[in-house]
Amino acid sequence: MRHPYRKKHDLKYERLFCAVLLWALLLVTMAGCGSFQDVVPEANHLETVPGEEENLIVVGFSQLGSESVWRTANSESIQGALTRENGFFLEFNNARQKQENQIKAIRGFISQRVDYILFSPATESGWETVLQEAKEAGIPVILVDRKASLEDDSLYTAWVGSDMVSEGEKAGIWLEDYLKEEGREEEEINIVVLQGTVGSSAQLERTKGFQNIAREHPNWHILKQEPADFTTAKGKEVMEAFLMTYSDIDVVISQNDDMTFGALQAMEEEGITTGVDGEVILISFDAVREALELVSQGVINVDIECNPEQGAYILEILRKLENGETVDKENIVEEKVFTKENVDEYLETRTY
Ligand code: GZL
Repeated sequence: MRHPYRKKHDLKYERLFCAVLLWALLLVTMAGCGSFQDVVPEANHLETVPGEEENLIVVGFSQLGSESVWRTANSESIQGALTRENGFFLEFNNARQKQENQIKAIRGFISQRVDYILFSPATESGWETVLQEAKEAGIPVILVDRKASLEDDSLYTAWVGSDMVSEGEKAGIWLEDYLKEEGREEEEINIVVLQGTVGSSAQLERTKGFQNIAREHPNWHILKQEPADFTTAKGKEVMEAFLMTYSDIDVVISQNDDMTFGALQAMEEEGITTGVDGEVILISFDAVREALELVSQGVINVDIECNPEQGAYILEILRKLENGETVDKENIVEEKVFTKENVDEYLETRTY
């Protein structure tokens, strides 16, 4: 269903003006200094604006960033689904992990009167005002991946993502089973946690999920939980600080593979071994290919999958909405747990 506003107003003259302006800008740019993106680095890789004749469904997508391999795979999954061939014009904005950039982008989508707004909230709070503006503009909002904490759930139409509390619990249950197999279930176990972006649903829910299990084990001691923003650089920095502070770490829990890569660098520099035959048990989240290779080599003990391939789910939701059908509010994607025992059968087909 096209946005009613677009039917009421003849956009022909506006479109003609925009096209002339765009050409003029392009000519100046090409004459002056390289590609369009060079002049306007914030450009969202704009293709030509869809003409009415193409009758494309225009979707504004505020992606929270490009901080991790997982995030890139998530963006590519959605861009691969919302294509012109499938009837969409996707306007993509990278917020560089800043909520204020997302709010700006969403306001831009509202003023452009897109048909749908899609976004992955960098953090859970602070969205009521801008989503109220989208609601008043009559633009449905689809949340992808992370959640927004909202009093009024009519401010969004649907959410597609993972049950991250369950992901955290899977990590705890795996650790329970592993320690039992190793005959260490009564041992005092010291744990440090590299957390994701503070206030993000991934950080909040994975932490909650693991603690749901950990509280059953008084001999498990979470020495420290420290945010490392889901990046490799920060993961290394925080792991170095852990190693300076604690000499008897038994378990490292890293809330995404990118931070795990950084933590591994820090531990390798100190000659600390991890994994199946190592001194330190290493638990990671996301299950990107590079990490699964380390699971296969026994360097990472277990990787809890967080599935970024959400494009097909979103495509189905938008098609239903276009047909006037109702959609589920919550749409949870399928996920696995990878260990040395099962990972090889999935490695070959891993696309990210
Ligand atoms: C999880 C997603 C997280 C990933 C990280 O759903 O939000 O953000 O685990 C990414 O890799 O940065």
